[in-house]
Amino acid sequence: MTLARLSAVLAALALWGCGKTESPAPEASKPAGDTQQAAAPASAPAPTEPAAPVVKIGLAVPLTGPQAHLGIEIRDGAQLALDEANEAGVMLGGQKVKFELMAEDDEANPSKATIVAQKLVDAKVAGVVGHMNSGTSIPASKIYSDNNLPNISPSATNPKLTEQGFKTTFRVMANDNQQGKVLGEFATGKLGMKNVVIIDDRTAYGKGLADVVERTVKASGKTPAAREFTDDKSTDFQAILTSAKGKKPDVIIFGGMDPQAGPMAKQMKSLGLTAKLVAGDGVQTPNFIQLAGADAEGHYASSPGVPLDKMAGGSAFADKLVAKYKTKIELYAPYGYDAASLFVEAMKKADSADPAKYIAALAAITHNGVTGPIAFDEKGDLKGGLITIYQVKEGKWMPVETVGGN
Ligand code: ABU
Repeated sequence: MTLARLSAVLAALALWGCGKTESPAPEASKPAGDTQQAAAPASAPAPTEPAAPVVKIGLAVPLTGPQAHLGIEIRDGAQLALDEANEAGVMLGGQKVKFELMAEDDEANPSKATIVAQKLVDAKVAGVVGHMNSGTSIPASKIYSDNNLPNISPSATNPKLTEQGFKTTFRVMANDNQQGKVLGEFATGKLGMKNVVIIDDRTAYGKGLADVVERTVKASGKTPAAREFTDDKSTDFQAILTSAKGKKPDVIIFGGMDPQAGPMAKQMKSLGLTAKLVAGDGVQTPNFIQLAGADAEGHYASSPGVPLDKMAGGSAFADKLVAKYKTKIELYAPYGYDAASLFVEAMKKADSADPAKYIAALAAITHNGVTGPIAFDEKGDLKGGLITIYQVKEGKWMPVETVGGN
């Protein structure tokens, strides 16, 4: 081994999540999905350039099931960020590295999420984009914290995620203390709500958001007529909507996701309920409109951040993502892109993919993401997060107002 080659190998050992580093072989010799590098044969001809050490970034989202449309767009956003970093070339510890995404399906299931989290820890990924859901992110974040592995959720909005005191947990969108308050104030204020029924899906996200809205409604002096609940698997809401109809609501607040909200809007119409549905980001998707069809018209949902076409790099990002992956952007793809980009930027600042070395750079980062400027507060929450409220008009989500930013 030449002195230069020996130096390259020693530098690679300083990296994290790089697999074996002895006598790296050309990339083509690696089996698909295997980030370890095989030993070169003793009789190999003159060595070529060693393959770049691999930095594995984990990703954990639902890739199957009714919420897969949201997980897949996060995965594709994160993949685009790593592809761009690889194309630009990133040097860490004096060596050009190659980022690889290790994508795992947590099925939006809290139990599966802890198994996936441990798998990513065992695989020595250098950071995790995820999880998507609050109900999966909260238990998984404990495993990442116990293993000093930074994780950035692109979409989990339950405040508890960052209230656990973990130094390894971050998110890139406003949380539901902000979103629930904005929704509640919008319903009681601009919407002129007189009588509300609140429904949630009993998940960490749905119940958590509905609780904050309920507190906000009560703070305005109004008392919700009823609180009903369903779950994140149901699609038949006839019983709770029939009960709600008896309360004559002009607004139904729903804490839950689009696979439930779509059928709910249809069943509201068929039962003759004229109330406006008002929901959070899990519903502010093209999929809701597709599921509800014409019955989506007039309903409201909020979402952290600003509309894609108002994001500084939003249109360019959308063009690249759709061209490369034929992905349909629902909502979270730019947040997946930004979360993966933050890992790359923090590692560049620390000149290391070792979490122990780059986590301080991540916590202190200021980054102009596609979704907007990103910096974290002491809990790992996005500073100055915005919330936009939308209404379905002529089959499209149209922004009504954007608030927040403190
Ligand atoms: N933010 C809504 C969808 C993800 C979650 O918080 O569960």
